[in-house]
Amino acid sequence: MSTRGKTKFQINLRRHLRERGVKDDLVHLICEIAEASNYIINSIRTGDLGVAGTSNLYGEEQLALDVLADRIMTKRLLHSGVVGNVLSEEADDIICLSTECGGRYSVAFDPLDGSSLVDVNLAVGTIISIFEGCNILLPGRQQVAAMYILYGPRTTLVYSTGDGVHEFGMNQLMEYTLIKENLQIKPQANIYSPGGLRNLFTTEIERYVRDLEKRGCKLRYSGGFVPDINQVIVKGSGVFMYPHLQGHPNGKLRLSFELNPMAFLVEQAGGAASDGHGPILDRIPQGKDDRSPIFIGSKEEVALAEAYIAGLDQ
Ligand code: AFP
Repeated sequence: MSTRGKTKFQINLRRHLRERGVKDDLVHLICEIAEASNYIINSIRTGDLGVAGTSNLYGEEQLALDVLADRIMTKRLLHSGVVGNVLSEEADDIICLSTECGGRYSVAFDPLDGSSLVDVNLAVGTIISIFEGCNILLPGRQQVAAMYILYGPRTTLVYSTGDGVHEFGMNQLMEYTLIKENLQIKPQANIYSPGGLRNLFTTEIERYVRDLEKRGCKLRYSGGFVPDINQVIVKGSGVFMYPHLQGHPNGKLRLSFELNPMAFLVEQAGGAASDGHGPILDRIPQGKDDRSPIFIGSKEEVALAEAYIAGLDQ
């Protein structure tokens, strides 16, 4: 059901979800997550940029902001009353918030992806992956919703519950109002985002990138997964990659917190997301810290990456 006919500024997030026929408890959960972002925004604007003196599962030093954003989101999910289990990028393990799984959701999230960019005032974001029931380590295709909040010059929220991808902006009342419905990604890219050290690219990836450059694709890479993917979705064209590298066959990005939610959103916007051989959303997570190479965005460019990797480009 479309919201056509209403001025977009009248449509806030809760109303949009309801008018799209989303189940009440999922509307409640998505709105609770959106509400938590208000407190994360405040911590970014005013919080301590120092280190927390702790490290996460990946051995990465946690910033005070990482820990604060994680606490804000986890607490909100607990109090939502509709969440069974949560898996945070900042926590060592899955946290069980309720043994009652029926009618509940499980959430994998990165509370502040790209947090090391805050001290140089670059855009960062919160990434959310939502499943029904108690299981979180499921193939991404089983997600019932995915969303991100991007803390940039403007604060925006993008979500999908499997019925298109929709963008909201935060207004002066700190309320999310509709900017655009049913965002679409064109099959060909005009920008590319090459993550990872270039001197560790394999030959086929090096050749793939040269092909993109030869066709006039411009390099756009911020070091933040959320702003870089948001650029592809909102501009409607582009390809992001964090490939397998020499010595790092699985690349860097995490399947549960980063790749599955973004792959869900990009596929819903008519794009594609691949590990270089097949859809990210069909990968079965081997554990909470599972990583995967990623090629995501304009469908034809993702297919071209797979062709180069398979040696079919000769
Ligand atoms: P941090 O959260 O440690 O800043 O890493 C951000 C990230 O996971 C993702 O947001 C970026 O796309 C990617 O790392 C950038 O990695 P490189 O710094 O290796 O390019």
